[in-house]
Amino acid sequence: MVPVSLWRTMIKTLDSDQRAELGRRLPDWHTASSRDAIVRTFKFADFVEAFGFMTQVALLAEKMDHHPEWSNVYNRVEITLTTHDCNGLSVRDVTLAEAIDKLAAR
Ligand code: H2B
Repeated sequence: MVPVSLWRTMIKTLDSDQRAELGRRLPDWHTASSRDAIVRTFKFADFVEAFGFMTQVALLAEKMDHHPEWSNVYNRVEITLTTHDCNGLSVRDVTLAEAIDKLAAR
């Protein structure tokens, strides 16, 4: 059994094959220009819809122990995903992005 503190340091940034797959797996996300992260902007009918979505994402993120960086202006929510534990994009970001996409598609 690996201690949690050590397990955290074992997460790796995506390799080039995994990066090549991003466009197909996450077509609505783009890579950030200034850092190793992915970004998607969501637009809703109004603030209540946007905040409801954020509430669902927050619960999901807490369950997954992987948290977004985000901003909200009225009906828009911009989400940036990166993994602080490896200082870049990891499978945790891809998994969370796919789960967020599913929430947004409902
Ligand atoms: N979220 C993100 N985006 N990156 C992380 O490396 C990360 C996280 N690590 N959520 C988790 C929490 C870790 O710091 C805590 C201690 O579980």
